[in-house]
Amino acid sequence: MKRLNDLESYWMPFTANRDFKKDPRIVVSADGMYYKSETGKDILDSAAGLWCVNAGHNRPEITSAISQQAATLDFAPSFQYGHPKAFELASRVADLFPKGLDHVFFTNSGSEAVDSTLKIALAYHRARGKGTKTRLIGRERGYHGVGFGGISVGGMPRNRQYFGTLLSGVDHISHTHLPDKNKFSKGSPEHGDYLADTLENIVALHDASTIASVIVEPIAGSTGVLPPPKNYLKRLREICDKHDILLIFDEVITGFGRLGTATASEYFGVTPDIISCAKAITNGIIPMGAAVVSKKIYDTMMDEADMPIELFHGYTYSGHPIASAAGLAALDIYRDEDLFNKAGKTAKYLESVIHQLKKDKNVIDIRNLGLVAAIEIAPRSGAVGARGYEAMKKAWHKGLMLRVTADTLAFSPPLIAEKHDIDKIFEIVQSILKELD
Ligand code: PXG
Repeated sequence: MKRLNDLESYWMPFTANRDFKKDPRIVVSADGMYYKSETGKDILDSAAGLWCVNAGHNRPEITSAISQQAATLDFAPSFQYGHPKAFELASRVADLFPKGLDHVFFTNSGSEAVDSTLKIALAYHRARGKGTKTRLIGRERGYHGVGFGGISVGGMPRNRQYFGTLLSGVDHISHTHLPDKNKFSKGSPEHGDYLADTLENIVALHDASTIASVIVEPIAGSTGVLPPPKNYLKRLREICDKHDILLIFDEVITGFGRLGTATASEYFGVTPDIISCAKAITNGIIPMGAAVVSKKIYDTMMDEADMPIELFHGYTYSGHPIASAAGLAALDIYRDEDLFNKAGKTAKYLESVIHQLKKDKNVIDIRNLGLVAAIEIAPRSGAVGARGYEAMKKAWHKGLMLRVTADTLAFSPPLIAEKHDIDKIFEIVQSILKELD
């Protein structure tokens, strides 16, 4: 007979299941900057969970908003019915996001947010009589979640290679990683804005009349933290405008303060046509995501609709009352504690601390922008990712939750992090680097 709680039944996502189950890393509670392990050990959270718990853990304002909401209106159908908090949250998000991006379509995750942006882009062109514009362009090394749309426009080989032929009519612009030229850059690297022009090559190949949209992460996160080269996003915006192509920023990581501003769009001064977001919209506490679209897109869809329902798309849990309540409480905290500004200030401190590890063993690059940073360590010969994985396991035993992607150690602490938290994170990281052979 199978033992209950034997760790076997749960097939864990993006996890080395067999190895994990031999030596599990299990957390049982969390508060502020710390998790607690099942053995009672404090684990400092250098990753805001998975880049989402921006206001830190266990915020009573959010938990009480959730319980009150559950006791008042636990669920409301999202199709053809509404409830006040979804409307309120949509206006609050629209207010925070760049001017002109003022309509919010709710989803339950970043992956769904991304797929929604792609579908909206296609439906928009069709509604305006440009139904040949169907190609979806992504970028090499991009991560846009795990739906078929997201992995098709995404550019991380392992997320694609096991899953068949994906969507047709997709192409990719070049990634922006130029390690030889941009090593140890602080903030946006100097070189590489010209890589935006690879979109011109794609236009030349397929013709703009076949292209619906281009999606990029303003800072590529999961691929190992790649801030955009100076002027790159502006150049991409110009090329999209020239060819009537919608520009989508995937701000699932950068949305809600990570760069010291509400969005990366605001930080870089470049406004896309659609933004996907998720994670910190509820402080990661209840799943939620959104596609935030421009007035131009929304108005076109409303004016040109050939059916009473203007967009045949949505989820049972779109704008779920409890997620909406959590979102409103999270946005209140961000505002009341001025957390985005705080993150901008802490980002400068993090930059000064992390770059002190430049000379440490195996370190081949350090990158940072806002409260996102990475240390890339040299891969072991013939075993890409092995050193990174070992670093993650060592970190756990030293009381640090660390995200790694291959041999890149990625940092995205909660925005509430104080200088002493940053110091502690990198003291532990330095001790790990010393131990890694
Ligand atoms: N877009 C971007 C830019 C993301 O970073 C998603 C979409 C998908 O979101 P959901 O909610 O469907 O997972 C993401 C998710 C990591 C890591 O450590 C990053 C993500 C998720 C888990 C781990 O690199 N990003």
